[in-house]
Amino acid sequence: MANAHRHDGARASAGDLGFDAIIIGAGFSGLYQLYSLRERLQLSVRVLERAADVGGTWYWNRYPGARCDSESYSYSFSFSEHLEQEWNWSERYPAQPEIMRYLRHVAERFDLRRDIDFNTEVVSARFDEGRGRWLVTTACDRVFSATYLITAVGCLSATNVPTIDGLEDFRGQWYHTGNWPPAGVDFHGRRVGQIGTGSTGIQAAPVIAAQAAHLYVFQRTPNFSIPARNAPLAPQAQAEIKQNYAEIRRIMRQSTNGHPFLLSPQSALEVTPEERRARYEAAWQHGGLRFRATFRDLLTDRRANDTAADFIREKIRDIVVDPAIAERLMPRDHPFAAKRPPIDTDYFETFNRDNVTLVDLRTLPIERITPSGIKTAGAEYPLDIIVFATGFDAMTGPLLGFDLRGRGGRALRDVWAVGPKTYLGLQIAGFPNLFTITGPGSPSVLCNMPVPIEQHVEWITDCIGFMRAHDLAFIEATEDAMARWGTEVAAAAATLLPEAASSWYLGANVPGKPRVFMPYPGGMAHYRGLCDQVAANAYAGFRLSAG
Ligand code: NA7
Repeated sequence: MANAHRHDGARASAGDLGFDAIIIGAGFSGLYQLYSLRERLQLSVRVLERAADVGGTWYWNRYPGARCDSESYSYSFSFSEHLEQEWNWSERYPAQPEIMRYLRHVAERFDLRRDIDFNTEVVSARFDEGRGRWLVTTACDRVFSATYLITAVGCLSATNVPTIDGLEDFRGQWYHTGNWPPAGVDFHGRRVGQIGTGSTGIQAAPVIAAQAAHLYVFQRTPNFSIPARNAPLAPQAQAEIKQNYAEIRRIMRQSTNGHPFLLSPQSALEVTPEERRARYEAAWQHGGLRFRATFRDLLTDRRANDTAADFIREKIRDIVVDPAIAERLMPRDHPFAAKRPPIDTDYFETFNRDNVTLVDLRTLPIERITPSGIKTAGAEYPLDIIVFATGFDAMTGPLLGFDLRGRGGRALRDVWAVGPKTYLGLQIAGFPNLFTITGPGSPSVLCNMPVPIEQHVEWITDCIGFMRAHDLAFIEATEDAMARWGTEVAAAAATLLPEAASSWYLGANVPGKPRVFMPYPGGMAHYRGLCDQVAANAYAGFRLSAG
């Protein structure tokens, strides 16, 4: 509590703890936002975090096989050269425990823990117009007040457990991958049912299958997946990365998705079939999300996309021994990469194991959960453990998970009843001095996350610095700017992305959620330029006032 009352104490009332800024969440974004406001602007800041440690989504997603799909060295902060040089990533893709070690190291190195309250869940935040301050209440009835409220709640932190009749009567154990028990789960000798084959299910199935007596994979939509080709990062590779970090970061800033590679300038349709095949094969052998960058038009031209989709289906046919199972694993209802493309280690190979059964829910859907397992329209599967790899109420879920109210007591839940509306994904009209890091309407989940996170944190820090330098008390997006931005996000989504009917990008995975394409698909580099222009233009589209 060292910094409490340092600046705004006079404006806090007797009943609350006053700060310049409250940040909700201590994942990548909350940690860097704390560092930036404290070290660059010398603000008093408090971070409120519901978990017992730093980590955000990585704190909770400790399911078997949990690993980041970005290359480890790129899934890191770029703001400190010392940090870059002293940290050693041990593998091509970092596993969940390594990401946790990294974020704990960041917290310690920059002495961040002293300004974080752990085990502190925010239940409401309301803008008090009389005082011009945010009042934030926690589950333990502690009340904080602050000039600025910054949500660093992540995009994938509200778990989605589907409503399936009978779950409450299940006599075995069940878990959601996004809220995994800290002590882990022992699958040895157990019959396990896994529901869901998104990125998470695709990572988890091979690891669970290696332990369990039997694994039943309940698949609703087959998914395209590319081999990750994970491997240890040899000391020489680590040294080369460290020597070339400036150049790597430059490419990441230039790229559409914040990854350390650029989209090919060529169309899939302008090369011969042999050349195209050779390129796909090379990308398949190299592994990882880079496959998506093989040609520039995979997400804009259906015919181009079909060439990639056909190639992957052929690979599935080659890997999976039983042709009937291979057929059921082949996605046909959405273009490649229109849903977030998973990468895997031995996912399709897992279906060649004797102790793995694929249950195709498209033909025979789940009817109910019984006390002893899962009953589909075709059969009953006796189970000891059910694993829900069923994803998240993405992007809006974490912001609507607590009672957030702006001017006139208007609830965000009402403002967003028909879908999220923001200006640049950073602010919402009617919610002064509230900033939403990687909010809906920003590139966020379409990118390697640390890149959009750093960009938002730096933009917000500069904005608050500008306000303080010019004695401005409030900033608020205008309704006009928000409406224009909504149109721009929708226009940028005119790609193959919205064609994946069950995509969580569209909110389609949560029954009743408005179908709106939530992230901004116009590219990270382009978006960064737009935000910079807005700032250079005295924050055009925002109303700034002295109070
Ligand atoms: P996803 O990608 O949303 O995947 C969830 C999976 O669960 C997907 O296969 C769903 O099938 C399936 N699902 C959801 N509800 C049901 C029900 N009721 N019955 C059967 N199957 C269901 O979540 P992930 O956790 O894998 O990945 C989320 C992101 O985290 C990932 O993209 C990375 O960015 C990190 P569906 O496709 O809806 O038919």
